[in-house]
Amino acid sequence: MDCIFCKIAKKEIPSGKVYEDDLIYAFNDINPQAPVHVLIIPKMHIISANEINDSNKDIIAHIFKVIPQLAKELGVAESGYRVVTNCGEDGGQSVSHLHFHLLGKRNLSWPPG
Ligand code: DGP
Repeated sequence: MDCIFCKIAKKEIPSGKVYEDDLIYAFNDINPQAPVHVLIIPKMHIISANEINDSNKDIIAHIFKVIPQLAKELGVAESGYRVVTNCGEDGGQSVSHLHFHLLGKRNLSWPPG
């Protein structure tokens, strides 16, 4: 499958690894929108939030269990951070492999626009 994030998770394409376990991989975004901008992905190819279901929900729960640990390691647990997933065209999703952006170390505006 020609998916760039699958290739990153398999280390076929280099990335700035932040975290890895059997189920998920986290790496620095190539085009950071904040001093901390990490992408957290399931190793399994899931296209978007639209494809979260009973068969993969444990991986998503696992991602959200790891996020506070990552936030601590990245030094944003106290200052605050944002976790966002973009879904589909209107959501601004540019890579069709589910990913969660973890952004921090700057004041993030809301609404996001
Ligand atoms: P989204 O727009 O939500 O689909 O975000 C995709 C993000 O992926 C975007 O912020 C840039 C990042 N990205 C795309 N290709 C690569 C890559 O090859 N390496 C890394 N590290 N990040 C990438």
